[in-house]
Amino acid sequence: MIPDPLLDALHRARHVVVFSGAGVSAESGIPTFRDSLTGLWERFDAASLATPEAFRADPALVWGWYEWRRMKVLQAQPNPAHMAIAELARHVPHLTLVTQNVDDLHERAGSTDVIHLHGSLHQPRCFNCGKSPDTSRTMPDEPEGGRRLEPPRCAACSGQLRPGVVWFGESLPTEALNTAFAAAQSCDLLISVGTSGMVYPAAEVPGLAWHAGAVVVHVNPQPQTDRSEREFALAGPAGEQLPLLIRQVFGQATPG
Ligand code: BJW
Ligand code: ZN
Repeated sequence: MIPDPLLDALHRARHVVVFSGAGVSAESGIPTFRDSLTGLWERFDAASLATPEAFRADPALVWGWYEWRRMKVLQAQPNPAHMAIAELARHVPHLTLVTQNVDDLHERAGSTDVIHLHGSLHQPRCFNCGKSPDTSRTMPDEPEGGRRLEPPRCAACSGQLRPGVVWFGESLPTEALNTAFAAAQSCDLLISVGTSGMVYPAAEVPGLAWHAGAVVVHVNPQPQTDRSEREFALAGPAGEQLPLLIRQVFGQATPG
């Protein structure tokens, strides 16, 4: 049951921000960041692999882990949550999509101008000089198998390539972060979907919107219990809750 004040707020909203996290891709078969890792990587702790120190210590281990994840994304398809967000953009006057995800499933669902706060699995760069390679040559689309994989070398300086993601202790892309913060502070309604809200500074985004007066809704099967005024929780999987919300406010789906 979706509360009427939330339905009214979405109906009236001129600028909606969608802030997404790993949970939005869970129904596409992509493990969330804080799930216990399965299969090949069950012995490893994701948080300790997502650091520059880990890459320096064992580049083949870290590169192999990211290649395994990139392959999973290439084999995955956008799910109803990604599709609902792309559809929502066709119903509201202005929508800003800010994601912490490093996959491209929002884009493949039809969303445009996606703000990626934590970079992308699909845009490696040199760990030494920072140059990005021609990805079509260096990034094979077929799984290579095996746990460890030596990173390819940079054509400019022979340094090792690293995944184009933001690791712990690294700065987020300045323009992306500034745009996300500005959108949060000027929107009427923010939908936070599939995120634990544990990783900063990205986790500040919903709070910024709320403090600026926006209605905030959290979509998560495990909602937090304490709520403020103008704050709602839709408890359930994003692929179920987001299509329901859009259907209740705007009627039947609009074909993309
Ligand atoms: C569903 C669902 C379904 C399931 N439907 N939902 C202030 C205070 C404390 C610490 C810090 C601070 N400021 C900075 C820090 C340090 C650090 C940090 O935040 N640490 C915390 C862990 C404590 N931050 C940084 O280091 C950042 N850099 C920085 O601040 O630079 C300046 C600086 C440097 C040095 C010192 C101080 C400042 C960089 C953060 C980069 C994060 N990068 C990662 C990895 C990216 C690459 C990769 O993918 O490997 O980004 S970490 C990881 O977490 C990934 C995610 O984008 C991010 C957020 O995770 P997310 O999306 O929320 O996923 P989960 O798994 O946590 O949650 C999934 C949710 O989905 C759950 O709630 C489920 O219930 C739900 N769910 N199924 C809907 N079907
Ligand atoms: Zn280089």
